[in-house]
Amino acid sequence: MSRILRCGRFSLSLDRPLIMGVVNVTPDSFSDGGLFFDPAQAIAHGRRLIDDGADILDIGGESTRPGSEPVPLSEERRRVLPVIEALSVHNVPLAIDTRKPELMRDALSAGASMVNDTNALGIAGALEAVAATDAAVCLMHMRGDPKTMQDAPTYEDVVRDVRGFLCDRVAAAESAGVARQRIVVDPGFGFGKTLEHNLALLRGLGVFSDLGAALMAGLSRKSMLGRLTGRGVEERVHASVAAALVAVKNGAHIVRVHDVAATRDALAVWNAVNRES
Ligand code: HH2
Repeated sequence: MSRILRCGRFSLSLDRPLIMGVVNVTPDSFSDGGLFFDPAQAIAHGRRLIDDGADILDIGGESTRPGSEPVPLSEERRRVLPVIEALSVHNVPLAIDTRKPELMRDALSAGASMVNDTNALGIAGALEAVAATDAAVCLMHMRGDPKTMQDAPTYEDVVRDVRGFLCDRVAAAESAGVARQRIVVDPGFGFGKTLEHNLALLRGLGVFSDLGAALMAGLSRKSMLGRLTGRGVEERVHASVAAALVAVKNGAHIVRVHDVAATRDALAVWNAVNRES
């Protein structure tokens, strides 16, 4: 039976891997900070990612890189809402990448169809903000908060601990009224994890498949790839594409990437080999 992600007015088939293209409307994101801070640049970038083959766009106005400071609601709103309004005319679902319930509501009213929350709807009011709509939601695992998350993170067993957390958050979302077909889970590569933790999660992605939710992986340009290749952030396209393919092979339904065109080409090969005859 075909699996579907229900995402507002969209129904996305999970029979082939989907590409989520990143639009960071921020001055300080780790990989592209400042490039798309101007709304016109962000809108043009979003259109380019759609042309390149993005299935979903993820629009964010707050960097969650290690050590980052929170952005006030009014500023985050000012950054992302004009971009969402402008891009919502295209026939591609938009995700709002935020932890703030108020902004979730505003972004969904402005045309977004998905909430991508690095805090897994953990802030008071977030579950209700999503449950009251037909939007999809991505529940991501993070250890601590961005400011301190890389300060010597420890786990008893990282794969089991992250799976347990996501299982609890899926149950919380479901009991608040969010149907399973609207839920995506994400182990949160780089969010309170060492290189070894990230590699264990990438190897063990299969254990998330029985949560009954779609699975997302965001490895693009992350520092673990810098550690493995010795390359700076703008030189991690090849490693990012390789990581996306490993994630898909190990069960990811959605890959969150900055380099949509390169990922699309790699997945075209993947899809051709894996197409049922
Ligand atoms: N990674 C980042 C931000 N949001 N959301 C999900 N679901 N999964 C991720 O892995 C993920 C995410 C970090 O990447 P980026 O947005 O490019 O950087 P920054 O947080 O510095 O803006």
